[in-house]
Amino acid sequence: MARGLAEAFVKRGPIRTIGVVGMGYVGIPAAALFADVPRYSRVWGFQRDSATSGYKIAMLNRGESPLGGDEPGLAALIQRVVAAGKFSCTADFSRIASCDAVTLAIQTPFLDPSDLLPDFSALEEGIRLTGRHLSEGTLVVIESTVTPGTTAGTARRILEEESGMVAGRDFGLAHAPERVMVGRLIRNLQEHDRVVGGIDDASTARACDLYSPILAKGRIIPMSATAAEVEKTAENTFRDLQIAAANQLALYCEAMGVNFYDVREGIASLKEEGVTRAILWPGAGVGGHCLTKDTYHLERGVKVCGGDLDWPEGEKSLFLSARAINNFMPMHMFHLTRDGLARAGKEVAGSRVAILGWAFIADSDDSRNTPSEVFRDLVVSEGAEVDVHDPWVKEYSGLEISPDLDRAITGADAVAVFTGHREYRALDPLHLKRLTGKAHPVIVDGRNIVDPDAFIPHGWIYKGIGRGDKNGHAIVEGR
Ligand code: SAJ
Repeated sequence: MARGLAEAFVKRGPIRTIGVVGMGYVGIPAAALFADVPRYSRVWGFQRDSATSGYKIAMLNRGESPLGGDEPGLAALIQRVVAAGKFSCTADFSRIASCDAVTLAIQTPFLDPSDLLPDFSALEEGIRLTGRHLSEGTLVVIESTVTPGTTAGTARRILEEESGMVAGRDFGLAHAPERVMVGRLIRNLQEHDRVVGGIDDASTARACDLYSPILAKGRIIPMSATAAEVEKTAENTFRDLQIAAANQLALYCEAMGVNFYDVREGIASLKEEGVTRAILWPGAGVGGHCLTKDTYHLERGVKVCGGDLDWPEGEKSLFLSARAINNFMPMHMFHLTRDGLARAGKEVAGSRVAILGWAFIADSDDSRNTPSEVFRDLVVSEGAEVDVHDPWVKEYSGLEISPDLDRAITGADAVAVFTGHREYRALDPLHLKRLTGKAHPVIVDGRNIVDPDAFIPHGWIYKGIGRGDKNGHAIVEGR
């Protein structure tokens, strides 16, 4: 038995064989990139042979990518490394014993948004299987987004229980959060800087060795494992915070009758050495899998592994206040719709509302945690009929999504733009008004994508987030 971890690494020799546990959006491109590094002789992709995802094993071993969507470079890379015999996928976790390094990229969803407790069960199973076959001198790296304290806490405990070895003496342990984004999986792994944090210096150094060869442009940013967990959750918490600041200011601008976008232009002009205002954009809400979750990971972290937090008595976390503001925005869209209908002498009950955009982000089919759903539930609960259009999202459980914009708009009393899809940048006010068949249909712009001066002259009642200068406009009889 080596006397210390550095000894164990020397005894094991340089990293040559790598295991990647979890053949998903993160694991597959990472495994393929590792396999493409000349000095790495072999990469094993570990995937449970389950009913839902076992099919990936055969696909990958045929050199095919099981990931949907357009991922530049990925299919060719997989085909190349499989053909070269450098990458193969297996459900046989015993091969972990032959790996000098093992990375785990397993999703950590929140099962029930109301309690915001992450479901670590899949990740913990992966950690358990890894520990069971772990050999001396191996480096284990957690890539999944986790609550700060998980790597040095739960992950370490499970690995030691299953292997009978001691982390930091017999094997290394680190956290290296991913920053992949759909459509840019390979590029992000090669070009983004990579935060890498070990439970000790030897683990950190070994993890830096592991990732350096796949960074074409990015640099390694070393730190402790817990700091890396805080960094990952905080980078998204800060984005959510910046969006919330823009949302709150937009609500203030509406109340004060000014155009948020004029104000924003002025604020953003403050740019000089050391001076900046990273003001983002207000909108109909914040969806997706990252920003809607990572704040809660950070907040749990300070409770789980934080010591004595010095905090103003009774003051709510700024980050949770930001979440509350962003989560309010679909309700604000509902208020704008209700107020617009009232100006047309109508109520939400009995009206027909067309929702344009179900995806949580423009020009994408990703509808995870979409704000549109919150709004849809609100108008339906108030007795409105709803039609949903989205040019990218083909299906969503329990919902009919029309690919035909004209059909979705036909007969609508109100149209609410929820997603900034490029298709909505050229809406024809006259054509759409005729489709509604109404004298004064309502248009509610949640993504600053509609020109009020193009719609109001045709008799539309306009409401827009941040458009305090237009939301009380005179109603025109329309041409
Ligand atoms: N949103 C706004 N206003 C903004 C920006 C976004 O309302 O100014 C809304 C979007 O409409 C969307 C949500 O926030 O509903 C999230 O948008 P996002 O652009 O942050 O996209 P995500 O959720 O895919 O975030 C990912 C994150 N990447 C990773 O976690 C690896 C995030 O850290 C990136 O900053 C972001 O992509 C990005 O910049 O593309």
